[in-house]
Amino acid sequence: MTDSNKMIINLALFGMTQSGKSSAGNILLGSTDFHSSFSPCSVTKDCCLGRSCHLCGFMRRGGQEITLQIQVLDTPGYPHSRLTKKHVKQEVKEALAHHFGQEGLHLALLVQRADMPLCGQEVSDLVQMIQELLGHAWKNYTAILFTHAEKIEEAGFSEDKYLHEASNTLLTLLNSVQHRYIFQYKKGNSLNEQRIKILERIMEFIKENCYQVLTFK
Ligand SMILES: Nc1nc2c(ncn2[C@@H]2O[C@H](COP(=O)(O)OP(=O)(O)O)[C@@H](O)[C@H]2O)c(=O)[nH]1
Ligand SMILES: [Mg+2]
Repeated sequence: MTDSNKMIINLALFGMTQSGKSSAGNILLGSTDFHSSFSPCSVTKDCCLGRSCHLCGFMRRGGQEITLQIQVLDTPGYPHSRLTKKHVKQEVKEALAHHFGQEGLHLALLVQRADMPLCGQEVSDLVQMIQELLGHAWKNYTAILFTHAEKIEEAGFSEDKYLHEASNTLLTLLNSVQHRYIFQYKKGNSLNEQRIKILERIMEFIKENCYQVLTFK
C-alpha cells in the first residue's frame, strides 16, 4: 500500500475528570491503551498518544479505498483535582506541539457526560483552556462527545428531546461548535458498532472542514 492510500486522522480529547476521555479514546482506537477507571479524583497527569490499527471501508478517494489510522491524544482532566491550570495547559500544549505540530490536529473532542448537566464555572474554564490551546479557530475544530448516553435512553429521552431541554450553557456551546456533537452509548457487546458510528460521524466533520488541520508550531 502506497502512502497516498493511507490517511492519518489526529484527534485530541479534552474534558473534566471522569467525563470518560480515556474510555472514549479506547473506543476510538479499538484498544485498551488508555488507563480508564472510576476514581474520586483526577488520575491522569500526563498526555498520552494512542494509535489505532489500519481501518478499511471508511473512505474512498479517486476510486481507491483509503486506509485510515486514528491517532488519539488523551489529556489530563481539567479542572484537575491536583494540578493547576498553568500545569495542565503547559503539559497539553507541549504534547500538541510534539505529536501534531507538523501533521496538525483534525478534531478536538470535548468529552462531557450526558447524565450531568453542563453548567457553571468549570465548563467555562475548560472551554477557555481549549480556546487558549487551539486558538481562535477552535470552534471549527471542536465537537462535543457525550458519554454515558445510554442514561438518556434509560430515562426515556430521545437525543433530540435531550438537546431541546438542555441548559443554556450547553446550547451556547453547541452553537459555538456549529452543532457538532456525537452521542456515545456504552451497552452490551456493541462496542465495535459504537466505534464505527462514532468514527463515521468524526469523518463527516473532518470532511466538512475539507480535511484542514490546526497546526502547532
Ligand atoms: N456507563 C458508562 N460508563 C462510562 C462511559 N464512559 C466512561 N465510563 C466510565 O466512567 C469512568 C471514568 O472514565 P474514564 O475514561 O477513566 O474518565 P476520564 O477521567 O475522563 O479519563 C470509568 O469507570 C468508565 O468505565 C459511558 O459512556 N457509559
Ligand atoms: Mg483519563
